[in-house]
Parts: sequence; structure tokens; C-alpha cells
Amino acid sequence: MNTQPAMFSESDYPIRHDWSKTEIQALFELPFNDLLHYAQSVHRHYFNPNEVQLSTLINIKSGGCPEDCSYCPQSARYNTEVEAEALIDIDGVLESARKAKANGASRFCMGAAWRSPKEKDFARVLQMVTEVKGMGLETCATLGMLDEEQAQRLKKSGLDFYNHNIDTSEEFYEEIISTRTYQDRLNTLENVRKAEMSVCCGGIVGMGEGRADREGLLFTLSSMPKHPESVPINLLVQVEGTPLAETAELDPFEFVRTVAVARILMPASHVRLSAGRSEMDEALQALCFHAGANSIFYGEKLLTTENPEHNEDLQMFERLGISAAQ
Ligand code: SAM
Ligand code: DTB
Ligand code: SF4
Repeated sequence: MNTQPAMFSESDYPIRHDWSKTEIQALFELPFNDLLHYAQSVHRHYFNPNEVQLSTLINIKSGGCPEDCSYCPQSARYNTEVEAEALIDIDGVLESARKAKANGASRFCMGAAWRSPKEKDFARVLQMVTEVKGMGLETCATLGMLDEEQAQRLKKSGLDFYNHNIDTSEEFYEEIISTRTYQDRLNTLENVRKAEMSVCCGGIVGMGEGRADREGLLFTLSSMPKHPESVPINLLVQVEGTPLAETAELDPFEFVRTVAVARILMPASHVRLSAGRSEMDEALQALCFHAGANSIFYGEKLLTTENPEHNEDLQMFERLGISAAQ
């Protein structure tokens, strides 16, 4: 495979939806430096390599979720420190959104520990979306499965992005979740696309999957008729009480490889270095940015677990000559 032409032009890095599993496997098998060089070349062809987009998360409905995702501290089935709470008030959301904007975030993502949104809560979520959008932030939500009508109503209220992850390969998926299928997730993503919202869809690595599953995750994402505009690559945050709490740790270089291959396969998408940054040192994060990650979750908390403080991230960016994308 011609992995890295010496000189390249516009046509060398086309957006493709037909990457084969063999090609993806070959990318993962490249020597690390060749892979990073290739990914960085693709990256600077499509993006300013010194800009990173910042998304801040808020958990609008914590814990008590009926699903059994074995990585998740918010499932009601596992005994974790997360308590079940009701949907929070709009004022709390707006206060957090104001802070996120003041700290430099461009997108605000509202997450709820639901299988899917219920009608009794939906009006308040729609209002949150409209008001956050009115503050001049991009809006994102992750609320579980959506039907076509729910997707349309979110779009109408001003939702720009919907996050719904496929999490892993189709083959490994059943080891992780039994309460909804891979196809359920693809159906939700289709409803989001039909409503003409942007898609944020990625997965988690470090769940005990093999490399073939990381390849499979990226195969499904890159085969989509339109690539997700945002691709979050999460490193499993091991939470006590969840079935995956004692999983063997992934080789950090394998994490960087996953980011690099995502960048090459989906050259115009934002690849987000997502959960797990608190467990990474800054040298590893810098390697991920070199591999083509150009988005992060920004702010001291993810949904229920720790994330680096915003000042720490700003200092890291300063040392790397990176600025926040607008
Ligand atoms: N309940 C909704 C759903 O699952 O569709 C939305 C919120 S859910 C917490 C959003 C995503 O967070 C999951 O799909 C998963 O990819 C990621 N996630 C959850 N727990 C995680 C963990 N411990 N480590 C890494 N990623 C995690
Ligand atoms: C995504 O891909 N990662 C975020 C977001 N989408 C919603 C969530 C990470 C959650 C990590 C575990 C927690 O904090 O509960
Ligand atoms: Fe529920 Fe989402 Fe956690 Fe799965 S990932 S248990 S659906 S909150």
C-alpha cells in the first residue's frame, strides 16, 4: 500500500467511505513514525494543526440509567458512587454554559443518563438547547436513543450536534452491552442525519477489546455515507463498581495509533481526544494532537468523572503553541 507519498496534492487525501478492513489493518501495522507522519500530513491538509476545538460537558441527568453498558458508572445495575438524580433545572445549565463560554469553549454538550428521552422531560431539554444556543455557543446533546420525531424537535430547538457512540466493533459490542443493539444505535444516528443535525459518534478503547475491534470500530465509522463531523475517541475510565473496573490497561501507543488511523480514515472530521485525559500525561496528549486529534472535552468534569482543570489545559496549549478553535 502506498501509505505516504513524498509530495502530495489535493487529490492525495480524498474523503473515502470505502476503506477496507485490510487497509485499516495495514494502517495499524505501520511503523509508529510512518503512521504518525501520514496522519499529520493528512491533518494539516484539512486543518490548521495548531488549533483544537473545545467542548464542555454537563450532566443534566445523573445516574439511575436502566441500560447495562459495562463501562458506565451511571447504570443503575452497578454499585458505584453515582446517585440517581432527576433532570436538573435550566438555571444550573445556563450558569455552566456561561462559565464554559467565558473559559473559551465553543460547544456545550448536555448529557443525560437515559435509554431515551421521555416526553415529560423533553420540553425542558428543548428549552435548554434553545437558551444555550441563544448564548452564542454551539449546542450538542447526548440523551440516548432518539426516534425521528424527537430528532426533528431537537433540530428545531437549535441543536447543532447529537452525540451517540457506537462504542466498539460490531463483533465486540455484545460483550459490553446487552440492553440495546448495534443496529439500535445506527438507527438513532440515521434519525439524527435525517433531521440534518451534525453527528458526533465514536467509541471507547481499553475495554479489553483486541486490535481487530479497534479496526472494526473505525471501519464502521468510516463506512458511514457521511462521516461523523466529530469522532470522540474515549479511553475507558475505569470506575469502581462497573464490570470493566479491573480491565488490563491499553498500551498508550496503541491509543495514539487509534487516533492516527481515525484521522487518516476521516480526514475532514474533528477527532476528539475524549475521556481518559486525566489518566494521561501531557506528553501522551501531545502525541495524540500530533496524530491528528483536534478537539477535547474541556472543563474539570466529564459527566461523573474527573477531567483536567481548564487552566491546566490552557497551560499545556501554551507550551505546545496550540490555540482554541473558534
Ligand atoms: N445515556 C446516553 C447514551 O449512552 O447514549 C448518553 C450518555 S453516555 C454516558 C455517553 C457516552 O459516554 C457513552 O456512549 C460512552 O461512549 C461514554 N462513556 C461512558 N462511560 C464511560 C467511561 N467510563 N469511560 C469512557 N467513556 C465512557
Ligand atoms: C463521549 O464520547 N464521551 C463523553 C461524551 N461523549 C458524552 C462522556 C465520557 C464519560 C466518561 C465517564 C463519566 O464521566 O461518567
Ligand atoms: Fe446509560 Fe448511557 Fe451509561 Fe449506557 S452509557 S448506562 S445508556 S448513561
